[in-house]
Amino acid sequence: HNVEKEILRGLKNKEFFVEYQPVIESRSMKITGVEALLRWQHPIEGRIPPDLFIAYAETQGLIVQLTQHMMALVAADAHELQRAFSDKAKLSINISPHHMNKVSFHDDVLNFVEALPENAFQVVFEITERGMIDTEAAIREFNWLRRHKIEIAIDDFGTGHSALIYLEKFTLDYLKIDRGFVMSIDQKTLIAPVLDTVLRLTEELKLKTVAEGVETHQQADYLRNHGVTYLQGFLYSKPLGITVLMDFIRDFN
Ligand code: G
Ligand code: G
Ligand code: MN
Ligand code: NA
Repeated sequence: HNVEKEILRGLKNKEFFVEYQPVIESRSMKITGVEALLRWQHPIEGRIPPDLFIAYAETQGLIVQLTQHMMALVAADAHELQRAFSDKAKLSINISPHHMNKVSFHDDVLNFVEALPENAFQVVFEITERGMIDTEAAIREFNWLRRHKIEIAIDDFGTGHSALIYLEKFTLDYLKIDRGFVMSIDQKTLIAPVLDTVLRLTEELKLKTVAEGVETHQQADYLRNHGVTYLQGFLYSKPLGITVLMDFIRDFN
């Protein structure tokens, strides 16, 4: 079977959809934003994990088309989504580092932002350190994004090859602390002290932090007590379709 053809067929067949995972502000314990996550419901294979089809799309030059589609799906939900929030909500989407180097990137971003209701959202791009090879180009794109009022989060921090040293070079808004660090909190593993070091550094660099994969109250308490700005994980909610999400946010907040 040809995965490339399958993705293109899936796009035409409207098999892709978006789920949103709530992000909670530690201080207020309110949902202040969501992360949009792309899903593929294949007619025969069932749900295909995004890790799989995104990685494939990246190697096959399909990531731009897939991301354009995702942006259109999010924009279509945005008018409804804004009604769940009384203040400007953070709307995070995942951007492949490959996409940033493509000629259409600026147009794709501007089209997305223009399709959103005015002033309703603070858009955040989550970009993994994996695949971010060209530092100069990344700095240039980050600066362009920030000029266009888009915030930047480094996703899955701690899993990539880049390291703490990059944090000083990049102009960033958030660091998303990988689930692996969060899991280390109640396990007393060797990497547990690394989390404390990362949190001290982010404080010094005035970076906001988002902890991913928060599953226990013990983890949440630890993270809040150590100054983590936002919490995200199954403890609060798994990623939800827009209809269920709307009720969830209203009940939670
Ligand atoms: O929530 P879930 O486990 O299904 O997501 C798995 C991974 O897929 C996450 O790391 C997330 O960053 C990535 N992902 C989900 N949706 C998108 C998307 O629209 N674009 C990109 N580039 N990555 C995505
Ligand atoms: O972009 P990123 O790879 O961080 O996407 C988040 C991924 O992590 C999604 O696949 C989402 O479903 C998953 N996820 C979110 N919260 C939790 C959690 O508390 N525990 C676990 N195991 N996975 C989570
Ligand atoms: Mn993410
Ligand atoms: Na992540």
